[in-house]
Amino acid sequence: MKTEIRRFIIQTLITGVLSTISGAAAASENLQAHTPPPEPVRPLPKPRQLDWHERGRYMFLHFTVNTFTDMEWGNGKEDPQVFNPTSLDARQWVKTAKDTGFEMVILTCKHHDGFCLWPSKYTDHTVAGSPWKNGEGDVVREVSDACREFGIDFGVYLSPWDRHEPCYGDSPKYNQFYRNQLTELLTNYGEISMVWFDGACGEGPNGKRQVYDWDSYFALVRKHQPGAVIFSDAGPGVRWVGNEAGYAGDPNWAMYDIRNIEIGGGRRDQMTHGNINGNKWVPAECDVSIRPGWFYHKSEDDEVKSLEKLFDIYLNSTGNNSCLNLNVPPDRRGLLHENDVQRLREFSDYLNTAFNPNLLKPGLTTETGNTRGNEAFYNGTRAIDDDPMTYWATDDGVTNSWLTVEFEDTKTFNIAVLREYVRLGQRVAEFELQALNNGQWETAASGHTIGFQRIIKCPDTTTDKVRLLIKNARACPTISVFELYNAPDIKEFTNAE
Ligand code: FUL
Repeated sequence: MKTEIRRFIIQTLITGVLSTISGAAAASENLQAHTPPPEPVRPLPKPRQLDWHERGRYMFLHFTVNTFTDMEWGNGKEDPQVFNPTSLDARQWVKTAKDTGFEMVILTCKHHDGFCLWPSKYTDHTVAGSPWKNGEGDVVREVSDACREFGIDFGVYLSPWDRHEPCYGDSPKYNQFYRNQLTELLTNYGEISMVWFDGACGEGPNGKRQVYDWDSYFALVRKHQPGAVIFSDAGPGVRWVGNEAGYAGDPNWAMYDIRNIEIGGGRRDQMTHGNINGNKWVPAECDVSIRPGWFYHKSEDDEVKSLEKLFDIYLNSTGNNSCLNLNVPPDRRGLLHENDVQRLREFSDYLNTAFNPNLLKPGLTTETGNTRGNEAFYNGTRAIDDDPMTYWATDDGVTNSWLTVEFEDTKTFNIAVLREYVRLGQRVAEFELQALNNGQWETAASGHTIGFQRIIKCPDTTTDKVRLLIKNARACPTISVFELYNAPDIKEFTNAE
């Protein structure tokens, strides 16, 4: 069971719903608070959404008949005989993901062409009609088994748009067909952690546009996989960020106004930035491919994104209150290509090097402009104590304040990691990171939202004292993580490889 869901159940059982919110911080240390924690600012994340935030980055696997026909969108008329990977190894996909820091893989079990990577009993347009393993294979089974073996989560993509299925466009009939296929995936492959719904929609052979019954699809997920987070361009669990480049906006609120929004027809600006007045917690996912296309094309073997580009995407996705869903398409052999694997290793090595060591060690001297109730329980040390369950908070109504940390000697940094204690809601609307230079505070970096996690880059900055300035917030800020790093120059790092 996932951490947040387990924590939620235990806390609810022992102390009741109210202290689920207030007791989290107290549990991690002996400090006692006399002043109550800040009132939650709604909407709040659900435990399965917190688990999703924690993942940070996961891997999309686009694989189907398109891999063999060199297409991005199949037309549904492909002969299943074209699907013939020579040495498919799902363990290589999942092990690569795990080894390079990805916490989940999401497989395109069926893309728009309608070809199923598992032997669905509701159509013959599946792997069962292919020469691969003499029609006895099941790619979904192999990937889900590999996820259990290597200890990462498994998610499914099942395209509602189906260009093969004859009943597509006959809305009630196709909705039942789709629910049948979804049920197969939700009930035969163990725990599913994410269900990724693509909003693409078209006309069926009858010339009619298919009307998807989203509510009934989502109800099936809730019934069979209560821990799974549901993605569509408008949630309800996670929303699309509004582009396929891998970049969330600033601000990027996890809140989203789902009133009057149709799936497949959301407003791009709200997807990219969220909505400070949104009524639901629906954080953005950044999906992007490591290559120009979503599917493997030999002609793109030399167009794998550079390490610089991937790191920039990382800062703007995982580092911007979002998660990165990086697509790495298996090739015609049924393997992740050497060039992609090499880049993933470099990416993971760079992240491990860049985020180590944290210069804001627990025990450094902190000061704040305001501390909630003037109590140690909420003071500045709580942001640098290596425990994301404790936080610096101000008194109610104080939405503009600061936190300083003094180094023991002079340090150079170029990256800051910040987190809010979002179990009480996302609050910060504007912040600045400053360094003391000859008695003057100078700006190193600035931004709008922080949310679950903000990773912000700045020029190399040398100082013996830093200040986090919260300039504006929806309610008193709760800062649970403040870290600084001195990352190596990425170009030199690549050359050193
Ligand atoms: C889009 C699809 O049309 C693309 O082929 C790809 O699967 C992408 C992730 O979503 O809607």
